[in-house]
Amino acid sequence: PAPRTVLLTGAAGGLGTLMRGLLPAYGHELRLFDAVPVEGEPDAITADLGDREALREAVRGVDAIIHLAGISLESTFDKILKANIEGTYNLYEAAREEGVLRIVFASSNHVVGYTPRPLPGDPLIPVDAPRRPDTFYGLSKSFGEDLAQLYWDRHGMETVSVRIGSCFPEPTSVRMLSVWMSPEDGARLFHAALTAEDVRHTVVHGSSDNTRLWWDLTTARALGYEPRDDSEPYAARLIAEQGELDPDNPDHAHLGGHFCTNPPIWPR
Ligand code: NAI
Ligand code: 15L
Repeated sequence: PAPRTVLLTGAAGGLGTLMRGLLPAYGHELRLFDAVPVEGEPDAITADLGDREALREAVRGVDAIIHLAGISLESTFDKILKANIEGTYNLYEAAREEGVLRIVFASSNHVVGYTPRPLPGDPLIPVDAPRRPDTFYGLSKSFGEDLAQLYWDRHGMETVSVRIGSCFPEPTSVRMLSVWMSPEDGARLFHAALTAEDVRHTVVHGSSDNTRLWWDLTTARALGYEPRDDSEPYAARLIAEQGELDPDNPDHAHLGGHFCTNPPIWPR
């Protein structure tokens, strides 16, 4: 498919920085947006998701949006309401007004964080498992998915909601062995989500094809996503350092891990 101009919100963050490095190789031309300046990128737009005029200008003329900006961990309800709930609404409204028809939304495993994690031999978690947000953060991502559905049904704007597991250069916990998405697979999945046809509103699980996978990747593969990575090479070291997951430890009982018991608070 032809190169596409893509607005990347949250471009200064961890995932935004990884994707800024990887997505241009797929032919995407990126326009960058974040509340804080993006290092080394003088053309990046520095604005808050609360600034509707800035958003309207930022989305004008792009073919698609990858929406990563927002609070990425647990916080107070009021802060989550502003950044993630109102912020995502503001972005969708700007996109509607400017006729942008494709959004890739960074949702999260924490929409379904209280889903019991499968034990060996159990079926994988399906993409239509009931929503069980584990935090106000997860609740805000659940809202984002519903907003995406509304904007498809009412306005014909398409979204791929990617319930990202853990996208970091390397997995850093035993839980992450099951939900890790390598940055390279992340770029493959975002590229597929940008370019697949007729996605309407599709929810996908975002991870690599890990040996210890907990969830089903069928809807992600249906977009043309072909993961190439597996966290398994990191398993022996992480298990030696941290021990195997313990079914009796509440921190290990659910997909959302310690977000269900002791969520990390934003900012880190
Ligand atoms: P991050 O916290 O490193 O980056 C988020 C970025 O959004 C920051 O640069 C921040 O300045 C910006 N931002 C926050 N509030 C804003 C506002 N009101 N207006 C404009 N910009 C604002 O998070 P990370 O890890 O890069 O995640 C990116 C997105 O992906 C987030 O939406 C997060 O919830 C989601 N996600 C990430 C996962 C991961 O493994 N990295 C897992 C699941 C979801
Ligand atoms: C998320 O949603 C967070 O944004 C990210 O920082 C990780 O904590 C990830 O989930 C995870 O569950 O590991």
